Amino acid sequence: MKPIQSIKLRKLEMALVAPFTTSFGTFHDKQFYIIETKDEDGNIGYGESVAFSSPWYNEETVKTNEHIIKDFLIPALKQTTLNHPEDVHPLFEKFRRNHMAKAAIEGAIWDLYAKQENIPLATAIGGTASKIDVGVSIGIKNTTDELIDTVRRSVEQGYKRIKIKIKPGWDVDVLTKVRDEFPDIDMMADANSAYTLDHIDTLKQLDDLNLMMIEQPLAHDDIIDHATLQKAIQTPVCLDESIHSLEDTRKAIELGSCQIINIKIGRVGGLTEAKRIHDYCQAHNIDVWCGGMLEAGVGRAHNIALTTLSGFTLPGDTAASSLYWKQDIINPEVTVQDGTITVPNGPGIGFEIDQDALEQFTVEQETISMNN
Ligand code: OSB
Ligand code: MG
Repeated sequence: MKPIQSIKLRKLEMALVAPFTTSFGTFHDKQFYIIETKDEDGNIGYGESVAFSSPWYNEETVKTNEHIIKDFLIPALKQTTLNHPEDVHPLFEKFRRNHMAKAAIEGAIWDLYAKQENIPLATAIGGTASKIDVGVSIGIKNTTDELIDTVRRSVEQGYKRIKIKIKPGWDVDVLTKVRDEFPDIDMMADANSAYTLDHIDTLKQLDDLNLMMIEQPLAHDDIIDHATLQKAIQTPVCLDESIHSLEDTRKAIELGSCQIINIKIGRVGGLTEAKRIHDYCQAHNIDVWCGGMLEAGVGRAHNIALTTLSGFTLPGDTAASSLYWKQDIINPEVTVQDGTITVPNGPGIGFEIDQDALEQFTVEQETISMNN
Protein backbone atom coordinates (compact mmCIF):
# COMPACT_ATOMS: atom_id res chain seq x y z
CA MET A 1 0.00 0.00 0.00
CA LYS A 2 1.01 3.64 -0.41
CA PRO A 3 2.69 5.15 2.65
CA ILE A 4 0.82 7.06 5.34
CA GLN A 5 1.83 10.74 5.37
CA SER A 6 0.12 11.78 8.60
CA ILE A 7 -2.11 10.50 11.37
CA LYS A 8 -4.71 12.68 13.05
CA LEU A 9 -6.06 11.88 16.50
CA ARG A 10 -9.41 13.45 17.21
CA LYS A 11 -11.08 13.16 20.57
CA LEU A 12 -14.87 13.40 20.19
CA GLU A 13 -17.62 13.83 22.74
CA MET A 14 -21.20 12.82 21.88
CA ALA A 15 -24.36 12.54 24.00
CA LEU A 16 -26.42 9.33 23.75
CA VAL A 17 -30.10 9.88 22.92
CA ALA A 18 -30.99 7.75 25.97
CA PRO A 19 -28.91 6.42 28.88
CA PHE A 20 -27.69 2.83 28.43
CA THR A 21 -27.34 0.68 31.59
CA THR A 22 -25.38 -2.55 31.91
CA SER A 23 -24.56 -4.62 35.01
CA PHE A 24 -21.36 -2.55 35.37
CA GLY A 25 -22.72 0.98 34.97
CA THR A 26 -24.72 3.56 33.03
CA PHE A 27 -23.55 5.48 29.94
CA HIS A 28 -25.00 8.95 29.29
CA ASP A 29 -22.45 10.12 26.75
CA LYS A 30 -19.26 8.98 25.16
CA GLN A 31 -15.76 10.31 24.64
CA PHE A 32 -13.71 8.40 22.08
CA TYR A 33 -10.96 8.71 19.49
CA ILE A 34 -11.42 8.92 15.76
CA ILE A 35 -8.16 8.18 13.94
CA GLU A 36 -7.48 9.53 10.47
CA THR A 37 -4.67 8.14 8.30
CA LYS A 38 -3.83 10.24 5.23
CA ASP A 39 -1.74 9.40 2.16
CA GLU A 40 -0.04 11.67 -0.42
CA ASP A 41 -3.06 11.48 -2.76
CA GLY A 42 -5.33 12.87 -0.06
CA ASN A 43 -7.11 9.59 0.68
CA ILE A 44 -8.19 9.45 4.33
CA GLY A 45 -8.81 6.24 6.27
CA TYR A 46 -10.95 6.34 9.40
CA GLY A 47 -10.82 4.23 12.56
CA GLU A 48 -12.76 4.55 15.81
CA SER A 49 -11.61 3.43 19.24
CA VAL A 50 -14.27 1.67 21.29
CA ALA A 51 -12.56 2.32 24.65
CA PHE A 52 -14.78 4.09 27.17
CA SER A 53 -13.77 6.82 29.65
CA SER A 54 -13.83 4.37 32.59
CA PRO A 55 -12.20 0.89 32.69
CA TRP A 56 -15.53 -0.91 33.32
CA TYR A 57 -15.71 -3.24 30.37
CA ASN A 58 -11.97 -3.83 30.09
CA GLU A 59 -8.86 -2.09 31.37
CA GLU A 60 -8.52 0.47 28.56
CA THR A 61 -9.72 4.07 28.68
CA VAL A 62 -9.75 7.09 26.37
CA LYS A 63 -6.67 8.37 28.22
CA THR A 64 -4.72 5.10 27.97
CA ASN A 65 -5.53 5.10 24.24
CA GLU A 66 -3.81 8.46 23.81
CA HIS A 67 -0.70 7.24 25.66
CA ILE A 68 -0.42 3.95 23.78
CA ILE A 69 -1.18 5.39 20.35
CA LYS A 70 1.17 8.38 20.60
CA ASP A 71 4.03 6.84 22.58
CA PHE A 72 4.15 3.33 21.11
CA LEU A 73 1.94 2.55 18.12
CA ILE A 74 2.70 5.57 15.93
CA PRO A 75 6.48 5.40 16.64
CA ALA A 76 6.41 1.71 15.64
CA LEU A 77 4.59 2.60 12.40
CA LYS A 78 7.19 5.29 11.64
CA GLN A 79 9.96 2.69 11.74
CA THR A 80 8.39 0.35 9.22
CA THR A 81 7.09 0.15 5.67
CA LEU A 82 3.63 -1.37 5.42
CA ASN A 83 2.91 -3.48 2.36
CA HIS A 84 -0.59 -4.41 3.51
CA PRO A 85 -2.87 -3.72 6.53
CA GLU A 86 -2.19 -7.29 7.67
CA ASP A 87 1.35 -6.15 8.54
CA VAL A 88 -0.01 -3.97 11.35
CA HIS A 89 -1.08 -6.74 13.75
CA PRO A 90 2.37 -8.42 13.97
CA LEU A 91 4.03 -5.00 14.24
CA PHE A 92 1.94 -4.17 17.32
CA GLU A 93 2.29 -7.61 18.91
CA LYS A 94 5.39 -6.62 20.90
CA PHE A 95 3.17 -4.29 22.94
CA ARG A 96 0.97 -6.22 25.36
CA ARG A 97 -2.82 -5.90 25.13
CA ASN A 98 -4.24 -2.39 24.59
CA HIS A 99 -6.32 -3.99 21.85
CA MET A 100 -8.77 -1.12 21.42
CA ALA A 101 -5.96 1.38 20.82
CA LYS A 102 -4.39 -1.01 18.28
CA ALA A 103 -7.71 -1.72 16.55
CA ALA A 104 -8.45 2.01 16.08
CA ILE A 105 -5.16 2.55 14.24
CA GLU A 106 -5.37 -0.70 12.30
CA GLY A 107 -8.96 0.11 11.29
CA ALA A 108 -7.91 3.49 9.88
CA ILE A 109 -5.17 1.72 7.90
CA TRP A 110 -7.59 -0.92 6.55
CA ASP A 111 -9.96 1.84 5.41
CA LEU A 112 -7.10 3.78 3.79
CA TYR A 113 -5.92 0.65 1.99
CA ALA A 114 -9.41 -0.13 0.67
CA LYS A 115 -9.76 3.48 -0.56
CA GLN A 116 -6.35 3.28 -2.29
CA GLU A 117 -7.50 0.06 -3.99
CA ASN A 118 -10.90 1.63 -4.72
CA ILE A 119 -12.78 -1.34 -3.21
CA PRO A 120 -15.22 -1.65 -0.29
CA LEU A 121 -13.64 -2.48 3.06
CA ALA A 122 -15.92 -5.55 3.19
CA THR A 123 -14.38 -6.81 -0.07
CA ALA A 124 -10.85 -6.03 1.16
CA ILE A 125 -11.30 -8.40 4.11
CA GLY A 126 -13.03 -11.11 2.07
CA GLY A 127 -16.66 -10.37 2.91
CA THR A 128 -19.39 -11.17 0.40
CA ALA A 129 -22.81 -10.39 1.94
CA SER A 130 -24.72 -7.46 0.45
CA LYS A 131 -27.14 -7.33 3.39
CA ILE A 132 -26.59 -8.22 7.03
CA ASP A 133 -29.07 -9.20 9.74
CA VAL A 134 -29.02 -7.17 12.92
CA GLY A 135 -30.49 -7.29 16.39
CA VAL A 136 -30.66 -4.77 19.18
CA SER A 137 -29.21 -4.64 22.69
CA ILE A 138 -31.57 -3.32 25.38
CA GLY A 139 -30.11 -1.97 28.61
CA ILE A 140 -31.34 -2.47 32.17
CA LYS A 141 -34.48 -0.39 32.79
CA ASN A 142 -36.13 1.00 35.91
CA THR A 143 -39.27 -1.12 35.51
CA THR A 144 -40.35 -4.28 33.70
CA ASP A 145 -43.05 -2.28 31.91
CA GLU A 146 -40.42 0.07 30.53
CA LEU A 147 -38.43 -2.94 29.29
CA ILE A 148 -41.49 -4.54 27.68
CA ASP A 149 -42.30 -1.24 25.92
CA THR A 150 -38.76 -1.08 24.56
CA VAL A 151 -38.87 -4.71 23.42
CA ARG A 152 -42.20 -4.05 21.67
CA ARG A 153 -40.78 -1.04 19.83
CA SER A 154 -37.71 -3.04 18.76
CA VAL A 155 -39.83 -5.94 17.50
CA GLU A 156 -42.02 -3.49 15.56
CA GLN A 157 -38.89 -1.94 14.05
CA GLY A 158 -38.02 -5.41 12.70
CA TYR A 159 -34.85 -6.25 14.63
CA LYS A 160 -33.99 -9.91 14.10
CA ARG A 161 -33.24 -10.65 17.72
CA ILE A 162 -33.63 -8.92 21.02
CA LYS A 163 -30.81 -8.92 23.56
CA ILE A 164 -31.68 -8.00 27.13
CA LYS A 165 -29.10 -6.95 29.70
CA ILE A 166 -29.40 -8.80 33.00
CA LYS A 167 -27.83 -8.74 36.47
CA PRO A 168 -28.65 -10.48 39.77
CA GLY A 169 -32.12 -9.27 40.77
CA TRP A 170 -33.00 -8.30 37.16
CA ASP A 171 -33.08 -11.67 35.47
CA VAL A 172 -35.43 -14.68 35.67
CA ASP A 173 -38.58 -12.81 36.72
CA VAL A 174 -38.09 -10.01 34.23
CA LEU A 175 -37.17 -12.31 31.33
CA THR A 176 -40.13 -14.57 32.12
CA LYS A 177 -42.48 -11.59 31.81
CA VAL A 178 -40.91 -10.58 28.50
CA ARG A 179 -41.15 -14.18 27.23
CA ASP A 180 -44.84 -14.38 28.26
CA GLU A 181 -45.51 -11.18 26.31
CA PHE A 182 -43.48 -12.25 23.24
CA PRO A 183 -43.56 -16.08 23.04
CA ASP A 184 -41.96 -16.35 19.59
CA ILE A 185 -39.20 -13.74 19.35
CA ASP A 186 -35.52 -14.61 19.10
CA MET A 187 -34.29 -13.45 22.47
CA MET A 188 -31.05 -13.63 24.45
CA ALA A 189 -29.53 -12.22 27.64
CA ASP A 190 -26.19 -10.50 28.34
CA ALA A 191 -24.88 -10.46 31.93
CA ASN A 192 -21.57 -8.62 31.39
CA SER A 193 -19.86 -10.88 33.97
CA ALA A 194 -22.33 -10.20 36.79
CA TYR A 195 -22.63 -13.81 38.06
CA THR A 196 -20.50 -16.53 39.64
CA LEU A 197 -21.04 -20.29 39.91
CA ASP A 198 -22.77 -19.55 43.23
CA HIS A 199 -25.69 -18.33 41.08
CA ILE A 200 -25.95 -21.62 39.19
CA ASP A 201 -29.55 -22.25 40.32
CA THR A 202 -30.66 -18.90 38.89
CA LEU A 203 -28.77 -19.53 35.65
CA LYS A 204 -30.36 -23.00 35.31
CA GLN A 205 -33.82 -21.41 35.49
CA LEU A 206 -33.03 -19.54 32.25
CA ASP A 207 -33.24 -22.90 30.45
CA ASP A 208 -37.05 -22.64 30.56
CA LEU A 209 -37.08 -19.41 28.56
CA ASN A 210 -35.88 -20.68 25.18
CA LEU A 211 -33.06 -18.12 24.94
CA MET A 212 -30.76 -18.20 21.91
CA MET A 213 -27.84 -17.84 24.32
CA ILE A 214 -26.59 -16.24 27.50
CA GLU A 215 -23.68 -13.88 26.89
CA GLN A 216 -20.75 -13.64 29.34
CA PRO A 217 -22.52 -14.75 32.52
CA LEU A 218 -19.31 -15.22 34.57
CA ALA A 219 -16.07 -13.32 35.24
CA HIS A 220 -14.53 -11.16 32.50
CA ASP A 221 -11.27 -13.15 32.67
CA ASP A 222 -12.73 -16.65 33.01
CA ILE A 223 -12.99 -19.61 30.65
CA ILE A 224 -12.82 -22.40 33.26
CA ASP A 225 -16.01 -21.73 35.23
CA HIS A 226 -17.83 -21.02 31.96
CA ALA A 227 -17.00 -24.59 30.87
CA THR A 228 -18.45 -25.90 34.15
CA LEU A 229 -21.56 -23.77 33.63
CA GLN A 230 -22.02 -24.83 29.99
CA LYS A 231 -22.05 -28.48 31.11
CA ALA A 232 -24.76 -27.69 33.67
CA ILE A 233 -27.17 -25.68 31.48
CA GLN A 234 -28.92 -26.19 28.14
CA THR A 235 -28.82 -22.55 27.05
CA PRO A 236 -25.78 -21.95 24.83
CA VAL A 237 -23.10 -19.83 26.50
CA CYS A 238 -21.66 -17.01 24.36
CA LEU A 239 -18.37 -15.39 25.36
CA ASP A 240 -17.70 -11.67 24.99
CA GLU A 241 -15.30 -10.14 27.59
CA SER A 242 -13.21 -13.34 27.94
CA ILE A 243 -12.10 -13.49 24.30
CA HIS A 244 -9.18 -11.22 23.33
CA SER A 245 -7.50 -13.25 20.60
CA LEU A 246 -7.52 -16.32 18.39
CA GLU A 247 -5.58 -18.13 21.13
CA ASP A 248 -8.32 -17.35 23.69
CA THR A 249 -10.87 -18.58 21.14
CA ARG A 250 -9.04 -21.87 20.59
CA LYS A 251 -8.74 -22.50 24.33
CA ALA A 252 -12.38 -21.66 25.06
CA ILE A 253 -13.57 -23.99 22.30
CA GLU A 254 -11.23 -26.80 23.40
CA LEU A 255 -12.46 -26.45 26.98
CA GLY A 256 -16.13 -26.30 26.00
CA SER A 257 -16.54 -22.89 27.63
CA CYS A 258 -19.01 -21.65 25.01
CA GLN A 259 -20.96 -22.59 21.89
CA ILE A 260 -21.07 -19.08 20.40
CA ILE A 261 -18.61 -16.18 20.24
CA ASN A 262 -19.31 -12.47 20.10
CA ILE A 263 -16.52 -10.90 18.01
CA LYS A 264 -15.72 -7.25 18.72
CA ILE A 265 -13.02 -5.71 16.55
CA GLY A 266 -11.74 -3.50 19.38
CA ARG A 267 -11.62 -6.25 21.99
CA VAL A 268 -9.47 -8.52 19.80
CA GLY A 269 -7.04 -5.86 18.54
CA GLY A 270 -8.38 -5.20 15.05
CA LEU A 271 -10.00 -6.51 11.88
CA THR A 272 -7.13 -8.87 11.01
CA GLU A 273 -7.46 -10.82 14.28
CA ALA A 274 -11.28 -10.59 14.13
CA LYS A 275 -11.19 -12.26 10.71
CA ARG A 276 -8.85 -15.00 11.99
CA ILE A 277 -11.21 -15.72 14.89
CA HIS A 278 -14.10 -15.85 12.43
CA ASP A 279 -12.20 -18.29 10.18
CA TYR A 280 -11.29 -20.54 13.12
CA CYS A 281 -14.87 -20.59 14.46
CA GLN A 282 -16.24 -21.34 10.99
CA ALA A 283 -13.87 -24.31 10.69
CA HIS A 284 -14.99 -25.55 14.14
CA ASN A 285 -18.75 -25.03 13.64
CA ILE A 286 -18.97 -22.29 16.26
CA ASP A 287 -21.51 -19.56 15.45
CA VAL A 288 -20.25 -15.99 15.67
CA TRP A 289 -21.86 -12.58 15.63
CA CYS A 290 -20.54 -9.03 15.71
CA GLY A 291 -20.83 -7.25 19.05
CA GLY A 292 -21.28 -3.52 19.61
CA MET A 293 -19.73 -0.92 21.88
CA LEU A 294 -22.16 1.98 21.41
CA GLU A 295 -20.13 3.05 18.38
CA ALA A 296 -20.51 6.21 16.35
CA GLY A 297 -20.72 5.89 12.56
CA VAL A 298 -17.11 4.99 11.82
CA GLY A 299 -17.08 2.06 14.25
CA ARG A 300 -20.54 1.03 13.06
CA ALA A 301 -19.27 0.99 9.42
CA HIS A 302 -16.33 -1.25 10.40
CA ASN A 303 -18.73 -3.63 12.18
CA ILE A 304 -20.90 -3.81 9.06
CA ALA A 305 -17.86 -4.68 6.90
CA LEU A 306 -16.77 -7.43 9.32
CA THR A 307 -20.28 -8.90 9.43
CA THR A 308 -20.21 -9.53 5.65
CA LEU A 309 -17.89 -12.53 6.28
CA SER A 310 -19.83 -15.75 5.69
CA GLY A 311 -19.43 -17.17 9.21
CA PHE A 312 -21.46 -14.37 10.82
CA THR A 313 -24.52 -16.57 11.03
CA LEU A 314 -26.31 -14.80 13.90
CA PRO A 315 -27.64 -11.21 13.98
CA GLY A 316 -25.22 -8.73 15.59
CA ASP A 317 -25.60 -5.66 17.81
CA THR A 318 -25.07 -3.08 15.03
CA ALA A 319 -28.40 -1.26 15.33
CA ALA A 320 -29.47 1.97 13.59
CA SER A 321 -27.48 5.16 14.34
CA SER A 322 -30.68 6.89 15.51
CA LEU A 323 -31.00 4.54 18.52
CA TYR A 324 -27.77 6.04 19.87
CA TRP A 325 -27.22 9.51 18.36
CA LYS A 326 -29.29 12.53 17.46
CA GLN A 327 -26.70 13.25 14.79
CA ASP A 328 -24.14 10.68 13.66
CA ILE A 329 -20.77 11.54 12.07
CA ILE A 330 -21.42 9.63 8.81
CA ASN A 331 -23.60 10.34 5.82
CA PRO A 332 -25.97 8.65 5.37
CA GLU A 333 -26.30 7.39 8.94
CA VAL A 334 -26.80 3.63 9.48
CA THR A 335 -30.43 2.65 8.90
CA VAL A 336 -32.15 -0.69 9.45
CA GLN A 337 -35.00 -2.02 7.34
CA ASP A 338 -36.81 -5.23 8.29
CA GLY A 339 -33.90 -6.06 10.56
CA THR A 340 -31.26 -5.75 7.84
CA ILE A 341 -28.59 -3.24 6.89
CA THR A 342 -27.66 -2.87 3.22
CA VAL A 343 -23.88 -3.00 2.94
CA PRO A 344 -22.57 0.13 1.18
CA ASN A 345 -20.59 -0.48 -2.01
CA GLY A 346 -18.44 2.65 -2.15
CA PRO A 347 -14.69 2.43 -1.46
CA GLY A 348 -13.45 1.83 2.10
CA ILE A 349 -16.05 2.03 4.86
CA GLY A 350 -18.51 3.20 2.19
CA PHE A 351 -19.99 6.04 4.21
CA GLU A 352 -19.04 9.71 3.80
CA ILE A 353 -17.79 11.46 6.90
CA ASP A 354 -20.06 14.37 7.85
CA GLN A 355 -17.26 16.91 8.28
CA ASP A 356 -19.52 19.46 10.01
CA ALA A 357 -20.67 16.90 12.57
CA LEU A 358 -17.10 15.65 13.02
CA GLU A 359 -15.89 19.20 13.76
CA GLN A 360 -18.86 19.89 16.00
CA PHE A 361 -18.12 16.89 18.25
CA THR A 362 -14.31 17.23 18.26
CA VAL A 363 -12.99 18.45 21.62
CA GLU A 364 -9.24 17.91 20.94
CA GLN A 365 -7.15 17.13 17.88
CA GLU A 366 -3.54 16.58 16.97
CA THR A 367 -1.85 15.74 13.67
CA ILE A 368 1.34 13.70 13.67
CA SER A 369 3.53 13.73 10.55
CA MET A 370 4.92 10.33 9.59
CA ASN A 371 7.90 11.84 7.72
CA ASN A 372 10.17 12.60 10.64
O1 OSB B 1 -21.48 -6.33 26.40
O2 OSB B 1 -22.02 -6.11 24.38
C1 OSB B 1 -21.76 -5.59 25.47
C2 OSB B 1 -22.48 -1.85 25.41
C3 OSB B 1 -21.39 -1.38 26.13
C4 OSB B 1 -20.46 -2.25 26.61
C5 OSB B 1 -20.61 -3.63 26.41
C6 OSB B 1 -21.69 -4.11 25.69
C7 OSB B 1 -22.64 -3.21 25.22
C8 OSB B 1 -23.85 -3.63 24.50
C9 OSB B 1 -24.45 -2.67 23.53
O3 OSB B 1 -24.41 -4.68 24.68
C10 OSB B 1 -24.03 -2.95 22.14
C11 OSB B 1 -24.43 -1.82 21.21
O4 OSB B 1 -25.62 -1.60 21.06
O5 OSB B 1 -23.53 -1.17 20.64
MG1 MG C 1 -21.62 -8.33 25.89
